[in-house]
Amino acid sequence: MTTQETIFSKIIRREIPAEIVYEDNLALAFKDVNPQAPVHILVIPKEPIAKLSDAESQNHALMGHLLLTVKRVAEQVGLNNGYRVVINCGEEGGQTVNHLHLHILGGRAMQWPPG
Ligand code: D5M
Repeated sequence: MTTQETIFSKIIRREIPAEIVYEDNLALAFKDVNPQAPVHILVIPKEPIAKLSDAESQNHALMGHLLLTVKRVAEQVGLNNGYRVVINCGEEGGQTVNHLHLHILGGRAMQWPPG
């Protein structure tokens, strides 16, 4: 299932501004507008998959690519002491934008469990 138009589609098309830190043919990474840590970056697929639970077997390679993009971006921005990766999925998961995104949070020690 693909998503409806979201604000992230507009960022991909450069229709609204974002602080883009990485891009390739499959993925885009940009700074979260409401950062929850000193470093807070979102990695999204260009393909508009609404949420993780909508990903299908045909998205296998893309899912791996997104995780490796997280690793690459974390290295690029100097998160050498670790970081957290979060995917909020659906309403109870706390997802507010219906375009799959991986949060990279870093620059401070993280707490567990998350709220
Ligand atoms: O996270 C959605 C995240 O998306 C949330 O941390 C704010 C961020 N956001 C929303 N609009 C923008 C724009 N325009 N630029 C950058 N970041 C944005 P969720 O997991 O869905 O709760």
